[in-house]
Amino acid sequence: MSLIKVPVLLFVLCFIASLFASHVEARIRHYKWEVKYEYKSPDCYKKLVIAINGRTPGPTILAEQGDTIVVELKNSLLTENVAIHWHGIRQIGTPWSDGTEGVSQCPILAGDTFTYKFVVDRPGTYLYHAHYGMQREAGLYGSIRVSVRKGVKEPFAYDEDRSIILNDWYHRSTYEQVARLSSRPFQWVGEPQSLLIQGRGSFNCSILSTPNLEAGACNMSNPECSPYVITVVPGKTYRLRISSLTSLSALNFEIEGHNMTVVEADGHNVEPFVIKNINIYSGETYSVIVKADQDPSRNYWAASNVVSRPLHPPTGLAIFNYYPNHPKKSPPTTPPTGPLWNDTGYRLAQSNAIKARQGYILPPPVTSDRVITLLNTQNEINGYRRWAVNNVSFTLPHTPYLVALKENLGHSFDQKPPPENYDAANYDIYQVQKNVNATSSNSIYRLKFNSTVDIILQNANTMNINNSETHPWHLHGHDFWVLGYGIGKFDPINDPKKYNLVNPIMKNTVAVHPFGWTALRFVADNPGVWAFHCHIEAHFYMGMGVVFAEGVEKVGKLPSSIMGCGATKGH
Ligand SMILES: *[C@@H]1O[C@H](CO)[C@@H](O)[C@H](O)[C@H]1NC(C)=O
Ligand SMILES: *[C@@H]1O[C@H](CO)[C@@H](O)[C@H](O)[C@H]1NC(C)=O
Ligand SMILES: *[C@@H]1O[C@H](CO)[C@@H](O)[C@H](O)[C@H]1NC(C)=O
Ligand SMILES: *[C@@H]1O[C@H](CO)[C@@H](O)[C@H](O)[C@H]1NC(C)=O
Ligand SMILES: *[C@@H]1O[C@H](CO)[C@@H](O)[C@H](O)[C@H]1NC(C)=O
Ligand SMILES: *[C@@H]1O[C@H](CO)[C@@H](O)[C@H](O)[C@H]1NC(C)=O
Ligand SMILES: *[C@@H]1O[C@H](CO)[C@@H](O)[C@H](O)[C@H]1NC(C)=O
Ligand SMILES: *[C@@H]1O[C@H](CO)[C@@H](O)[C@H](O)[C@H]1NC(C)=O
Ligand SMILES: [Cu+2]
Repeated sequence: MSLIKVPVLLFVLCFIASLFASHVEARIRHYKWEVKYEYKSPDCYKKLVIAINGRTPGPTILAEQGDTIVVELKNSLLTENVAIHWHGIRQIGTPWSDGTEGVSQCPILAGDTFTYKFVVDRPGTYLYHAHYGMQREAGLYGSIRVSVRKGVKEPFAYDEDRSIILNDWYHRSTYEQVARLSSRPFQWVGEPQSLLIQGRGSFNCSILSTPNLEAGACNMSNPECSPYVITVVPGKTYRLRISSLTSLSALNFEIEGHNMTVVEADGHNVEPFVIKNINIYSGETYSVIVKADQDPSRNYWAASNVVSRPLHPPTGLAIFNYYPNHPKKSPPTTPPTGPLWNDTGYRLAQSNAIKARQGYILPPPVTSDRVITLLNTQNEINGYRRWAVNNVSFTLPHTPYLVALKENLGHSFDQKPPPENYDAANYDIYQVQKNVNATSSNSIYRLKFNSTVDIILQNANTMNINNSETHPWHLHGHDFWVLGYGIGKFDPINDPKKYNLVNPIMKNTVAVHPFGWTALRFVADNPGVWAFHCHIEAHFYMGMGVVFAEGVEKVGKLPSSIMGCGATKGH
């Protein structure tokens, strides 16, 4: 009980202090969240979603650089555990608050309250979402918006600031998805039923066969699924913080008739460039500047479309509403359908265009101490369909690595390190491989503290002929420099010569394009244990991830609240 009250007290003290001090350096922002299953109709189809304080997306965390966020999370799912990850927050000094079940903590048991406490040390656009099983796609997600310190000027100007989360949406429950993905023979979960913009989409109920549907279970007049409205005042300039938390889909977002200037990516200032539409992969965040400078007598569509997959749900729609037009008035035009789904060159070019902004460049170390090449493949292991990285399909341990390593809890996970490379000389990335001998393992990479590590993500053919997917990889606990992208097999002699060491953008999530490679560099200077994985929820669930441990001996005393499972019982 006292554990919970301390932050409240601190908050009160801090608030009182702020009445007397003219410039308070940092504040504590306290949130009380209850996570609960509720019936919602985000795309007009009623299903059980995981809501925070009755909402999906959950409440937006608004903070200033340097603030401490305290989230007191009550798990009211009744029969299900939970964990929430703070996506893009590096958790410097608080690796136990990363919220990654199996890596940084035990799951929060049904009925329990758990307190996350961490500092938002940099301004920018971040996210939070469930990191347990496949709960994210049940609706447990939201935005974190960290503003610059008072008096600090950003290198771009705008009148208003808006956050929009893009998502895809399945009608099947996460339980059905997990059961299908874990079944033999494999049952793919299929494409999502709709695309959501800020938690709202529109499923065409009349295509359902209705005999088993209760009255009103799919109701296109339900106000919960009326399109999201972005109201703008003619002549004003807007910063739109656009992020994606799709389960599966790569998206392209566009505001009809309006160009956008990209200025931020994953919390880093971007050398501005103008685009008509933006490709955004799950786990990425961008800020774009949009001017309300078009004919103000009408509304415009804001549209999200799936790219990189041949089959997809209909365009996701929101209304870009010019005040004082009626916010619900449909634009008189056909919504944008986005670029060709298979135009990899277009997406690659846009990825390459994202550079660090002049004046805000933190140059990468010019060399690295270690290069780890990660080839992703689809495999069958004992008849189960899995994703693997260098022939190892990742599984989460029962004892969180952070506790296992810090408390020396014996061999609670596979101690044999995973491979640093694959058989690059003989592996044809364009061929369907049998790959029958992949193994499942929870082994991890141990990084020398403060060493510089290069990661080469290498994409390949799936188990279908002539097919390679886009995978957005997300790193916990760090930002990395994006040194380069390419199509084909990475050439370890010549490609590093083309690395951008001048103004590479730093990100926490990056795509590896179909049949392509992506090269990253980061410094292993954040004591803790950090997941690095494909942000497609089904792919991570099927083994597409790795884990890095660094400087664990430097981690402070672990809170007992993260323990209670596996070998940590009784700790
Ligand atoms: C919904 O589906 C029905 C039946 O296929 C079709 O006639 C109708 O045009 C669709 N409505 C929309 C808004 O797409
Ligand atoms: C559909 O929703 C509208 C608006 O809330 C409501 O008036 C109507 O009764 C609902 N239809 C059914 C069948 O529940
Ligand atoms: C968008 O940018 C393109 C290329 O710079 C330009 O040709 C076009 O006129 C711009 N459109 C608007 C609406 O500003
Ligand atoms: C992309 O797909 C379209 C059909 O959706 C097809 O006509 C076209 O040839 C494809 N382009 C490439 C480069 O594969
Ligand atoms: C995985 O192992 C199989 C069997 O040993 C081998 O043929 C294949 O090349 C390996 N794949 C990778 C990606 O290393
Ligand atoms: C897979 O492993 C088994 C047992 O080690 C071996 O007999 C078989 O040749 C391997 N298959 C491939 C394709 O490497
Ligand atoms: C990390 O490495 C950098 C560059 O080599 C060095 O300046 C710094 O002192 C090191 N920090 C620690 C904590 O070892
Ligand atoms: C696969 O791609 C190759 C090369 O682009 C092409 O020759 C072949 O016909 C394709 N096969 C199928 C089944 O599409
Ligand atoms: Cu993936």
